Amino acid sequence: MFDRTYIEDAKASVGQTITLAGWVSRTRDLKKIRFIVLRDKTGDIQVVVKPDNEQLFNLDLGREDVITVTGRAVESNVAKAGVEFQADSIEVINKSAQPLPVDIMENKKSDLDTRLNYRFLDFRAPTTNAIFRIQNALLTAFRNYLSGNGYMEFQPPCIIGSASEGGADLFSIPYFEKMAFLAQSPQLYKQMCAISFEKVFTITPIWRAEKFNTPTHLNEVRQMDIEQVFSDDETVMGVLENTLVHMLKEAKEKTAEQLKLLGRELDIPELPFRRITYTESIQMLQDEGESILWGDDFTKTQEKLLTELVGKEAFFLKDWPGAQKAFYAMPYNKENEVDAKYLEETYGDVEMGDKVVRAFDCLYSGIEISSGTMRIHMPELLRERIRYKGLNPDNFEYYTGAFAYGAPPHAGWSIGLERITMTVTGMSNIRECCMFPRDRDRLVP
Ligand code: AMO
Repeated sequence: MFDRTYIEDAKASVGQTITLAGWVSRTRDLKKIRFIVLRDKTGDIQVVVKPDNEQLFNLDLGREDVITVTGRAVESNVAKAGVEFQADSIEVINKSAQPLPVDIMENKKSDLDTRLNYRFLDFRAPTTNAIFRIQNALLTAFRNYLSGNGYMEFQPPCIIGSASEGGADLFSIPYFEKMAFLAQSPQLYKQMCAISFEKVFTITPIWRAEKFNTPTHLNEVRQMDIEQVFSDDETVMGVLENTLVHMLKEAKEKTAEQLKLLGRELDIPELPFRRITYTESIQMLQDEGESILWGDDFTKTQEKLLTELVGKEAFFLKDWPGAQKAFYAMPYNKENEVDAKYLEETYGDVEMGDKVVRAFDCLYSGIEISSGTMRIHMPELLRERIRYKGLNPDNFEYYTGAFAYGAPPHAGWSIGLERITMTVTGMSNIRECCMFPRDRDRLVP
């Protein structure tokens, strides 16, 4: 439809007549000259209109009008891009309503609520634009890294018949004559895929009906998950740290300009990440005078404090109390020689095997960005743990039954896309890192 040249390519076509297409960022009208800053996805350029072209000089142009400009790029010592554009003709394709409801020039930044109401416009503000370009780099790096390492991408269902992460926090929906739920996680499906395809990954939305509104929680999240067989928690922690480092390196390289705009110096964490047990971390916090008992979950402040105490940007917290983690987390087996040795060496007490499970969280910049476990692959033990969690094993037969036909030991994890974007971009509210956030109050746009 439009034979257009992108702004970043204009420099290469100095002297030739070309057509640019984009948005009017701003105009500056002086007596003898008119400047229009034109923007497209590749950057912006100063368009110059001389007064001898009366029609263009007097053309009614407002911020965010969509226009095409035909003319020539000329070298300029003054313009930032090294070129400016001399306009011969301008076509107004679609005028924008005025005034704009959000300040996309970010001179006086509009409040978050207003920006979210007009998200389509807010995407044009440099800061917001940078956040989602960085998020895109993280996503692409995640997908490429795993595809390149022999993982197969799969698509889980989003409407499900029973919970995976526990009974609470599920959104229910009428489904013909029954009730169904929105998936809290692709958990059960990734396990069912892994026991046949061996190494799988997915990027999928999930829903949590958590009632509280916090700066780190959303009710709709994008999770980036893996699952793999012949693996335990340590195997997949290794995969996680390598995947994360790859994602961060890629973001640093591919979106250097955007990170600079946000004032972010991205330090790539060193490999391997430090591992500390839940039990050690409780002790560390108690030594600092925090009121926390073995078995408690950490508050956000305690997570931050722990990060300061551990002294590394990214680290693993492993061996969580079974009561805190989902039913599918593998307990230690005291009867097994390797497990018993590990428990003895780590805790000086094999009986700890009755209390902790092979589950881990990964904290980065003081925020939990990922968690995972080794899974239970024995149907009877799974049924027992489902009962232990107060759930009915009959509702999970389609799942527990899957492990009766040759299921290897397996493990996996999930990274929250919005959480990792928060830590990389340095945002303090997760809503900044979700294009169209869903929280307790927000369902539109
Ligand atoms: P978990 O519930 O810990 O584990 O979720 C994994 C990661 O998803 C992100 N996340 C959230 N982000 C924002 N708002 C929320 N309400 C929210 N809930 C979760 C976090 C978190 O670390 N099935 C397991 C994973 C596994 O074992 O493979 C699971 O869902 O970044």
